[in-house]
Amino acid sequence: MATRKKAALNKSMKLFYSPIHGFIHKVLVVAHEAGLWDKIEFVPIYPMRDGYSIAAINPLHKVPALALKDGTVLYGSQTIVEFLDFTGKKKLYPKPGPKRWDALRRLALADTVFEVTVNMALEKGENPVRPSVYTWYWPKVLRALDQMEIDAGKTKGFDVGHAATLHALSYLNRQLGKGLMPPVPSNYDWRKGRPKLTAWWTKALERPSVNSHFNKDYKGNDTAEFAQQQVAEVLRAQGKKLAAAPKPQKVDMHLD
Ligand SMILES: N[C@@H](CCC(=O)N[C@@H](CS)C(=O)NCC(=O)O)C(=O)O
Repeated sequence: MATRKKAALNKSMKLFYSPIHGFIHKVLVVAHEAGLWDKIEFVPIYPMRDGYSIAAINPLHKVPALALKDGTVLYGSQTIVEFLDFTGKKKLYPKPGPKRWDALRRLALADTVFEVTVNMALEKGENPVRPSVYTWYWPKVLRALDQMEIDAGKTKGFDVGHAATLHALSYLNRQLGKGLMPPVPSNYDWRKGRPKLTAWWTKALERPSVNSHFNKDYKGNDTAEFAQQQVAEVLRAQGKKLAAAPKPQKVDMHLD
C-alpha cells in the first residue's frame, strides 16, 4: 500500500484549510496544542481559485471545515477549535468563569479583526473600491489592536483567545505587506507604540504549535484534483456521491 494511503488510514479527521504562507491558523495552533496533529489529514482548499469547491460538504463554501470519519462536517473556525480542544488535551478553554469569558472575548475581538481584514482585502479587487468599507473597518482594527495591547499586558498562559490573536495579527501582517487602501497608511506597522503586544507576539512565535506551519511552505499535495477526491471521500462517508454536489462557482475574486 502506498505510504500516503497508509498514513491516511490512521487519520480520524480531515481538515480543509488554505495553507497560506505567513499565516498562523488558529485551527492548526489548537490542533497542535490539543495533541491531535497526527490524527488529521490536511486538505488544502483555495476557495477563490477555480476547481476547488467545498460547497458539497460545507454549504458556506468556506474554510476551515473539519470532516470526521462518519462524514460529520464541522464548519466555522470557532466550532472547530472548541471541538478539537474538547477532543484533545482540553487546555485552551478555561472552565466557566471570568477567565473563560475573557478568553472568549479575546477570541471574538481577534476573529473580527481577521474578518474585517478579509473584507478590506477583498474590496481592493473591486472597481470602483467603496472607500466607506475602509473608513468603516479600519478604525475597528485600530481600536482592537489597542485593546490587544492592553490584554497583552494582563493575560498569562496561552488560551484560545491567544491562538485567535496570532491568527488575526499574522493575517493583518500579510495584507498590510501586500498593501491595503487609504486610510490604512502604507507601511503601517501595528507593533509601533504597542510594546507589550509586540513582546507577546515575538514570544508566541516560539511555540511548537506556531512553528508547525508559520512561514513554512506547504509540502503536500495541494492540487484541486486531490481536494475534490477528499471532498468525494467525505461524501461517501455520508452515503452520497460527488455528482450530486453543486458545481464549483466561477470565481472572479482573489484572496489569499
Ligand atoms: N467565520 C468563518 C470565516 C472563515 C473565512 O472567512 N474563510 C475564508 C477564508 S479567506 C473563506 O473561506 N472564504 C471563501 C468564501 O467566502 O467563499 C470562520 O471563522 O470559520
